[in-house]
Amino acid sequence: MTNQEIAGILYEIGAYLDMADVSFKPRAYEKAAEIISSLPDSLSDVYKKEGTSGIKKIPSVGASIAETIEELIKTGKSKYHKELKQKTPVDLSNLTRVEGLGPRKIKMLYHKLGIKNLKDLEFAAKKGKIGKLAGFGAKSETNILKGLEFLKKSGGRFLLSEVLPLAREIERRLNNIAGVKKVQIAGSVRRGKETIGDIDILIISNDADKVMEYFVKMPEVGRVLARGDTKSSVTLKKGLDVDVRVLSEKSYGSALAYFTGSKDHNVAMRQLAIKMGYKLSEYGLFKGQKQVAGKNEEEIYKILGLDYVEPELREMTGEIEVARKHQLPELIKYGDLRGDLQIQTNWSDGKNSIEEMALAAMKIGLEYIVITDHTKRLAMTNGLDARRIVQQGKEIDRVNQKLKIQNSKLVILKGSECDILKDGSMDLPDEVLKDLDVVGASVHSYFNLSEEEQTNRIQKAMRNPHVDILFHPTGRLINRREAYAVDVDAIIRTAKEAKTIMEIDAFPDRLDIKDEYIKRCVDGGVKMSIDSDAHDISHLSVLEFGIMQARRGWAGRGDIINAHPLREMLRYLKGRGGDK
Ligand code: DGT
Ligand code: CA
Ligand code: CA
Ligand code: ZN
Repeated sequence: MTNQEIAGILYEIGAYLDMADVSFKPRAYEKAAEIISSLPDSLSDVYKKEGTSGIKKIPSVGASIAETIEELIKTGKSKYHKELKQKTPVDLSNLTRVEGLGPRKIKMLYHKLGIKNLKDLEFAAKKGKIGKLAGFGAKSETNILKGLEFLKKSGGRFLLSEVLPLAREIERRLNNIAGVKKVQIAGSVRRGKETIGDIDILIISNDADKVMEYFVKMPEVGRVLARGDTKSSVTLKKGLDVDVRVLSEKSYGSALAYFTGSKDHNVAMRQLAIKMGYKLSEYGLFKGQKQVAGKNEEEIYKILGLDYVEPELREMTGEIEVARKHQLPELIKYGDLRGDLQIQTNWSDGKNSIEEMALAAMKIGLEYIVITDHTKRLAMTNGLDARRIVQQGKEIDRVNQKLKIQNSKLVILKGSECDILKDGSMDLPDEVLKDLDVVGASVHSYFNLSEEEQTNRIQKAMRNPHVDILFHPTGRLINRREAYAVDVDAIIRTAKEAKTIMEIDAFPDRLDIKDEYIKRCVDGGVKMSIDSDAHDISHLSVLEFGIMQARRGWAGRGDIINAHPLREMLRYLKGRGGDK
């Protein structure tokens, strides 16, 4: 058990006791929890070395709390905690997951309104009862409703796109503090996971106190969970936790590896180390008492006989065995994309004109873009029919001409995000599709067909000789909508046969297809594209998330058609010759 987990249980014990109006004891548990969550050494290690007396040496830990800690370390559970939990009528552990609700407020809500669980809470908030309570008000009632909504959608996890800019901003500011030598984002953010539980930041500094002082007082901070000498945790006002740790230079690499995770990857690394006669921890790689590596990650992998494993691959999907055989792929790099194959404009539901999108794409260094507005079946997007597609083609010619005169390298291609109709036929006739440079096909309707019907429908569209790419192939929206029922492996086989490109839609709540399917495409030799699905100029930046996802799916530059210059990219498309 980690110190944080032990502290968490002690906090809860304190809160249960408080709920039962026990005096003094709640504060004792709370205080012990605070101290434990900021201890530099792992309590489990302390216990191993020094036994009960080591635990009792910790300030604020008396005999009975020490007993609870010992039980937690030994069994992972506490009988006292369980007993209190059963006796308390209030579902504290779920209620505290609602942003802004701590044990004290929960106690008030229970005593004044009899709120015991999330259902009661929602009911009372919707009836406007919480807004009328002293100490709450209309604003906290709205916040409670928002917090409940978020919990329902996500289980409390945030989209990477909501977290990454914030993490980078905090990283930048911590970097500016005097004495700070290095700041590094670790955890799931470094691995590029599509949703994030909390942010983990590691720091090398010769003045840890200054870092902690700044960190717990940042303007975004809503609540300080723990403030220690080298380690602090806060909950931001938007509900996300951030952990910061200051480390020594000599174990920086092993700590970075440890806090990057994933946990399963760490466990496997530790086991491998043991098998080879070492001991690996966050403090270093040791042979006996001697530290043999730990300053950086690379040397740890090297001594254990592995090639360096990129953070995005550390998910226990075979990376350790493949690294041992020196067969890890060279992953696609940030900055490798030459073009973007899915862009909407104000011809359908996009905000910007073709020219504005082109200029924005040029600014980020792209060499080509494909304009892919929706088609007529999506009436609410003002989707294009055959006549307007021809008109749009003329406008694209005009802008291309203008760009050429200005000596710009950017080329705009003609395309479509053509709806797949219920029976798998396309929303525009073949005579229209055949004149476009790139045709993407999308499901935007009939999400509820049976798996067999949906799969057949999509396969039929993929086999259309004019359809080049299957856009956002599974239709999921992270935290909002499940993928429709579809046999992804069958779709991938069809992509192989029909030479249809599978899209990695980089829009942050899509990231469709997801990492495990990308890996199946890589393994099956099926080509993919990484597209922004931009609906305005600011969206072009999401391509980064698509690259991250591609890396998590083990994709190299060769797997992604728009990581190549225009001419090469076109050769991958149907009817363009090339290897067909
Ligand atoms: P998240 O925050 O849920 O998106 O996912 P992570 O991976 O960032 O997880 P987090 O923040 O709980 O912990 C950060 C890293 O610390 C995690 O990736 C691996 C490491 N870690 C945490 N707990 C344990 C543990 O019990 N055992 C091992 N081996 N590693 C752990
Ligand atoms: Ca984390
Ligand atoms: Ca964490
Ligand atoms: Zn659209």
